[in-house]
Amino acid sequence: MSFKSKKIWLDGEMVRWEEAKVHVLTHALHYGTGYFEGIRCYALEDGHSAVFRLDEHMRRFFDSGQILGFPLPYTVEQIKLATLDIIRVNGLKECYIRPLAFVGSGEMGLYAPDNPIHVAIAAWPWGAYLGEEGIKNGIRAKVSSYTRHHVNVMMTKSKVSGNYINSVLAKNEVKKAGYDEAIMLDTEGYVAEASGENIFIIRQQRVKTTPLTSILPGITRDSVLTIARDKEYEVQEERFTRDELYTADEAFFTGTAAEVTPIREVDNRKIGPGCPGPVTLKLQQTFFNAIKGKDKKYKKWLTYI
Ligand code: PPE
Repeated sequence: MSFKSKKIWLDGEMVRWEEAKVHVLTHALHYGTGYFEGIRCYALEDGHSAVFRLDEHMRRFFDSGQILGFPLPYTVEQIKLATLDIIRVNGLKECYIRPLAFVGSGEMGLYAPDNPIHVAIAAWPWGAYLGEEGIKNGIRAKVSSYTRHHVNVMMTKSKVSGNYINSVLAKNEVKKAGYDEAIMLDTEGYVAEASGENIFIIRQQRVKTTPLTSILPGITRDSVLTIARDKEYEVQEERFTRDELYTADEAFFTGTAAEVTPIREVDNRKIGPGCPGPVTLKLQQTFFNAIKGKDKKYKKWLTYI
């Protein structure tokens, strides 16, 4: 696995990885005025590759621009084709794809309405975000001292680059304390999400996740909710507290990068017996079958390369 590939799509051209550069006075570098997506492409058993839920990622990418007020200077179709092209050009069978739109250089100062909007799409091989071991046996999480954004402080349904300072603070805090991932509470003290994942808990077979208030509307979250409903679990999108998390039978994170990663411990308390539980394993397995094209029911989520 290497964090590199040959080409990056930049403003409509395929440029060499090493040459996809920006000026130091890029507006987004100073003020966080960018937005991005994280998408995965998987190698299937039949030798083909497919992008998972491309249309939903495209929708969210364009929504981010709409929310920020810096719309993409391309059509959905153009960005979609460029996303598929970058995978092909790099000869990647399985990869992570990072589309990024950002305000470029020109005027300095916050108000720079005439600065260009640049768009880049990169793709590279990226393994398990929280480690293979984490996917298998679960990870150790800690509730961060940093609160998730208030819904009128940041636009949390937009994947705005600037939003991620909050996640970086939380992630660095808990990593330095020896944990794998940071869980963040909302401004009222309820569990919101992790630094780069949504969160689920299970108690007495009931599957619960936080509602779409201050969290990013995760596409993996939506996939797992669909799978859970299809498997006839009782599903609730409701706020829950930190103590409800401590006393859950099972818990797991969802995200494009993290996929479905079980949580075995929160704040030094074992969740259930301290290993991935049966509901988590069932949902995780079905999710893995879906992304790999092994489940007919979810083939509609795949865009073949
Ligand atoms: N919440 C946050 C804050 C978040 O960043 C992500 C994705 C999610 C939830 C899950 O959303 P989805 O990927 O649609 O299921 N985080 C991305 C970035 C990770 C990174 O370190 O960069 C990702 O998983 O691609």
